[in-house]
Amino acid sequence: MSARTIPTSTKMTPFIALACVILLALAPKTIAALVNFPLTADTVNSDPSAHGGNIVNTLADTFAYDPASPTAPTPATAWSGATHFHGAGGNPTVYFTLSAAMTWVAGSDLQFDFYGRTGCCPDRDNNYDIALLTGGATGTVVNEVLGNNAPDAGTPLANYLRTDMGAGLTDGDTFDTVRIVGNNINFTIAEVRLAGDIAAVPEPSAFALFGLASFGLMLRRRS
Ligand SMILES: [Ca+2]
Ligand SMILES: [Ca+2]
Repeated sequence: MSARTIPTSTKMTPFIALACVILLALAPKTIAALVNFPLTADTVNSDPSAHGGNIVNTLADTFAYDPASPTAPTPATAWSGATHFHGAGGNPTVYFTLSAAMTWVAGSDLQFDFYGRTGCCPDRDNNYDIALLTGGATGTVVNEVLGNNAPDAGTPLANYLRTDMGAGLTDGDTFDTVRIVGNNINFTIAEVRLAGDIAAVPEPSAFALFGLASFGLMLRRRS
């Protein structure tokens, strides 16, 4: 058996290398699918709850949250102090922390799912504001979406709203906290979830670096 040799064109090699580099540079950042970004209720900085509610109740429902189908199944939304947060006056403000700080990369996706109360008073959650902060509850607002309005009726789930939190973010923005401000003294939350897909930061691969080096070497030899 004799090894078959493939003739190599020294004229083509640098262009192949350059093509590899260009293709790698232009390769789209892959976005797979939204996944649940676990949140923790910041009980220290959140406003207290009235009527037996608690901010931890907004993350405690055991429904099988599916970011691709956030209203099937659904959490319990009928008002109960055992399953909700209930404002206690002013502009009820609550904070949730992410498990780790995240840095936004162009092409990423970030959605906030809000499940409001049903059974009574679904308008009490209307016009709430959602902000992303860096540096915790007392940190800096990186992005804020004002005037969110969960429809008071509808199917499959009344008083639910998904908000695109990535729309106002730019490359390099870092955030670790979600803040919600209600604009009703009785602002109520049944449940919340944050789902995202942060695109990978493209890094020069060894292959791309090799291609660049080869291209540079070829240019030197030809000149
Ligand atoms: Ca709940
Ligand atoms: Ca509403």
